[in-house]
Amino acid sequence: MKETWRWFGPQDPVSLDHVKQAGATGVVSALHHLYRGEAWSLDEVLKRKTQIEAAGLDWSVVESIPVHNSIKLQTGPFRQFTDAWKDSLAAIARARVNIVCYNFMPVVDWTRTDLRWRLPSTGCALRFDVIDFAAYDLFLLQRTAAEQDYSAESIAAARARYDSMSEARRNELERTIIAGLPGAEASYTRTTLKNLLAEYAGLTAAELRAHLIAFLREVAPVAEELGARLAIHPDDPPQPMLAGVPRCIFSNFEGYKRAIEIANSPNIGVCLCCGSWLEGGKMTGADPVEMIRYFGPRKKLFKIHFRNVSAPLPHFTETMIDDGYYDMSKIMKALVEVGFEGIVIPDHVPGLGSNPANEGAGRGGAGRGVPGEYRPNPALAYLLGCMNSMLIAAQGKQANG
Ligand SMILES: [Mn+2]
Repeated sequence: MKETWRWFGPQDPVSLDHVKQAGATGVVSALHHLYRGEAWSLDEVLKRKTQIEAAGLDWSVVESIPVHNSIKLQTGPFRQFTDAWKDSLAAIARARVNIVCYNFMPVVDWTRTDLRWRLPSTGCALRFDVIDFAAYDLFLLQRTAAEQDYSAESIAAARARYDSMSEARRNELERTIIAGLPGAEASYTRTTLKNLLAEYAGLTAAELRAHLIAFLREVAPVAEELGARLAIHPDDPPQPMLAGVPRCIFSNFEGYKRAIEIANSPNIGVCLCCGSWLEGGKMTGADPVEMIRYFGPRKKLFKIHFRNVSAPLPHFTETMIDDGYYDMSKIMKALVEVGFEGIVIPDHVPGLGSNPANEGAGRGGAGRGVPGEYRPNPALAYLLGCMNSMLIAAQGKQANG
């Protein structure tokens, strides 16, 4: 397997040199400045590839080519955006980057309710709390008919949480949810978020699944022709319903199994984000090791996000690989057992070595995240070291010995 690290492009405070020094041989990156569903040109893709290779690294995976909301809704200009997606895929394949990771999360991409949750170690980590999210949805966003999507008990808990929040905390919570985390597909204002959610109102799980299948039927033959492999990332968090929109397909084993079977293509497979999966706990219907044992031998496992969390939902904090509720060495062992030959990457990371002076600096231009705050260099090196030692233990020998 190939150990990699995520790179957000030239504006990323983590430099390619640091990635290389920490021991990764490739990076996972995207043209993060092109996130509105427009087609990526071959020139732009080659420019990024040259930058990465000049540092002595491979561009191992593109994560992600954003899937525009019109495709998930199959409305408006969705054909135009599907064609643009296929054009981006073609440009990437022509540049000889052959794995593309994507997701099918409607509206809010990967999301959290805290970006600077203070750890006992004084570092900061990302956190998600279902009640905080409900408090936002019900009382700040005031989504139309939101109360129909929550139990009376959840509404009462969210009300109490909202009442206990300071004005500053309410503002921070809103910014955290709507401004778009690094790599996320969009950022919103309260109004644009509310309007987009209104477009999804009443969309059933079956309809969302049908829209995914229509998309896969379009892109799978193109991927086959180009020799590109498409790895789908789980919904993060894998909450079955978020802001009234179903997250029903890539949040559980059955959903993945059905989608992969229907796609029925050697080029359509799985990015198993262990972190997202562990957030789901028993709701996923199969733990990460069971996922690996099922999809690995079927040659459907293209990429692994090697991440741990403190506990399954309703709330979790992201942790170091060796500090969460799941024994990640079992995952590495299972990967070695199934002969996994794909890409493995530590995902997000608590702030080991983060600079307190940067805390509160918040987001970068256009509401996009500043990734360095929660993926600082010392943590990068620590995680790769952790991952590598688990690999050595699982293989019973030095990786290159
Ligand atoms: Mn992930």
